[in-house]
Amino acid sequence: MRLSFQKYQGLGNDFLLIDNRHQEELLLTPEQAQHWCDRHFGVGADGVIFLLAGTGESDYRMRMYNADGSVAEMCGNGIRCLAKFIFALEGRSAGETVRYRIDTLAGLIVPEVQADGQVTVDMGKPQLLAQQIPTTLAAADQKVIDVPLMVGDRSWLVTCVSMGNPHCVTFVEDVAAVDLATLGPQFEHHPVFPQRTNTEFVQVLGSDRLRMRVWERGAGMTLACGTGACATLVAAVLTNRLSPVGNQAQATVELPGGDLHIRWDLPSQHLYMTGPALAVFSGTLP
Ligand code: ZDP
Repeated sequence: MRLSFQKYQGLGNDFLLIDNRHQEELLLTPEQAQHWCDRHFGVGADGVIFLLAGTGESDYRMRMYNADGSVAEMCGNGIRCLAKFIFALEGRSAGETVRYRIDTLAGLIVPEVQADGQVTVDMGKPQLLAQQIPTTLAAADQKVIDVPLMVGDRSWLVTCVSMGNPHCVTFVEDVAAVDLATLGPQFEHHPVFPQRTNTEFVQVLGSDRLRMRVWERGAGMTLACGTGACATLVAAVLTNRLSPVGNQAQATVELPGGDLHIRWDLPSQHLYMTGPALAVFSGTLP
């Protein structure tokens, strides 16, 4: 069977997008997804995202595999790409503003394609309790804020945030000095994270600027992570490293692939992420 795909990227976090609207069964198995994500033996991508028909409460559904074939509940850069993919499938023209209610394994997420082509996503509320991450770093109903964790030869102060998927955020003086390739897998597979974890190292650059490097669960070192950028802002507020102004906290999060703007509306607790998403090419799998 030949299968069409489009490749999109958001800040260099790249995905294969598959139009799966006409059937319930996903058009690729986890093994096939892993194969096609390989950068030498396949197309090359950080994950595969499937667009499924909506349910009534949602306009569409999103499902995702990481590059290793594991399932991710949510993907911030990916859902911006998905919104642009839908925008094109619906035959919309540049300059239109359109919102989509997308059912994900992390609940209803609402991206809006802006007139300038950027996408702003209502990412929903962060979840902070240890059982929600999930992690055994604290009692089930407690938050994990600057808690010591032994990784490698030292202890790190970590803050855990779920954006539907697990994140472990560590603030450091200098993100460039972090040996991410060594530490990333040790955090990802640490026994205190039963569902593994995405791992972010963050440097505070100013009152509204954070720099972050990420090791993604199931994908390794990537150029950007949208859910991770949201988790980073939340962790910065929870640890008093960034102060809300009025009833919101916001920051530009500098990622290796570029900048994301993240805003946390405190009354509703919802996070809003704004950034680019672009089509790269389309192709056919044999
Ligand atoms: O939770 C996970 O397993 C992640 N690897 C999913 C992908 C997250 C992503 N980088 C994002 O932008 O949120 C795509």
